[in-house]
Amino acid sequence: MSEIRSVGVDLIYDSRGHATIEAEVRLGSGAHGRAGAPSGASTGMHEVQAFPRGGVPEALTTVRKQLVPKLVGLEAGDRAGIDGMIHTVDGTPNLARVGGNSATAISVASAMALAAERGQPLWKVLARPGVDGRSFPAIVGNCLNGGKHAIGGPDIQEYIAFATDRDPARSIEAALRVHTLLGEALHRRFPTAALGRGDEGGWVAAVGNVDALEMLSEACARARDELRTEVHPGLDFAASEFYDGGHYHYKDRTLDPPGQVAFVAELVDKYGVRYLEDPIEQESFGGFAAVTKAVGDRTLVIGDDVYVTNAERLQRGIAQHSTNAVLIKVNQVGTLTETLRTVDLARQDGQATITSHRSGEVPEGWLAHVALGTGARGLKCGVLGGERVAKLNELLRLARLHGP
Ligand code: 2PG
Ligand code: MG
Repeated sequence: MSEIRSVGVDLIYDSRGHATIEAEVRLGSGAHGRAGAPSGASTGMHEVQAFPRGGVPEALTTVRKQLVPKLVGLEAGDRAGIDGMIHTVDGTPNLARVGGNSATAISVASAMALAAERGQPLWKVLARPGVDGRSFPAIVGNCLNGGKHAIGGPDIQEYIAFATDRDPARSIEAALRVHTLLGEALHRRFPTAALGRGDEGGWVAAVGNVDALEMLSEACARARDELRTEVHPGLDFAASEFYDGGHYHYKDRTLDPPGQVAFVAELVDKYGVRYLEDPIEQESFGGFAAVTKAVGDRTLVIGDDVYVTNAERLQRGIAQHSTNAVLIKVNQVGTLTETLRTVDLARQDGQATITSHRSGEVPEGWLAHVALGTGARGLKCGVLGGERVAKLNELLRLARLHGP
C-alpha cells in the first residue's frame, strides 16, 4: 500500500457560480484522485460549516499550511487516519477552520487515489458489508424547483420524479420523461408566461404548492403508462425554510404542527406520493414520528436537515421512530468516515438511505459511486443540467459494467 505524497487544493466554481474547493491527492505509487465539493442553499442548522469565515481563500491557506504537511506520509488505505487528521488539525466541532468542503474534497480524493492504486472503481473501496454493486438505486429526479432553489416558484422546495425501476437506464428515462411532460403541461397552463429552470434544473413557474403536485402526479401517471415502468411523485418540503414561530407559513396558508402533519398526509394519499423528504422542521423529531406513523407504510419518510448525515442525530431519530429513511450528503458532515458511519447505522436499523447531491453541484460523477457502494435505495441528483447528468451518466456506466 502506498502513502500520500502530495495533496493539492484549489478554488473551482459550482453550478451556481459560487466558489468551492477541489482536492487532488497523489500517492507514492503515482496513483491519484481528484474531487470537488458541492454546496447547499437550504442548509441544515446542524451541518458542519462549509467554509471558514474568510471563505475559500482562508480555507486554502489553512489547508495548505497546516493540514497538508500532516497528511503527507499517511497510508492511503487508512481512511480513519486521514479523516481523523482533518478533524485534529481543524480542532473545532463543526470544521469551522478547515471547512466541511475542504474535508469532503480531500476525503473523497483520497478514496479515489486508493481506488486508482488498487485498479478498482471507487464504489468498491466504499462498499458496505453485503453490497455487491449489482443492486442499483432508484432515481430521485427533481422536476420542478421551489423554495430557496427558485425565484417565484412554490414554497415546497422540490417536486420529484421517484423512478424505481431496477435498471438505471429505464429509471433515468422515466425521470427525464416526467420532466419533459411536466414542462409541456406548464406551458399549456401558462401559454404566455416565460418558463425557467431553477438551481437543480427543475422547472420554475408561478404555480401553487398543490397545483404543482397535481401536475407532477399526472405527468408521472402518463410516463408510467407510456414507458410501462414505476415512477411516482415525490416531494422535498425543506420545511425548516418556511417554519417560523411555531407555524409553517405557506403563501396561501399557515399551519400549526398538527395541521402540517394532516396536510402532508392528505397530499401523500391524494397524489400517491412515495418519496417524502423533510416534511417537518429540523428540530422536531416528534413531528417526523407523527408523519411516519401516519404514512410511513406507504411512502419513504426521509430526514435531511433533521439528521444532517450525523450519526448522533440519526440515533435520536431511531430512538423516536422519526423516519424510515435518511438522506446522505457527505459535506453535511465533512468526511467519508463520518458519512459511512451514518450509513452503517441507518442500515443496521433498516432505514433506507438516499445518496444526495447539493443544489450547487460540481460536474463530477463520484456521487454515483457513493450511492452504489453504500447500497442506497435512491440517488438524488436531479435530471437536467451538466452537473446533474454527470452523475446519471456515471450510474449508466456502472450499470453497463455490473448491472441487471
Ligand atoms: C436538499 C438539497 C438538495 P441544498 O434540501 O435536499 O436537493 O438542497 O443542497 O440546497 O441543501
Ligand atoms: Mg432536502
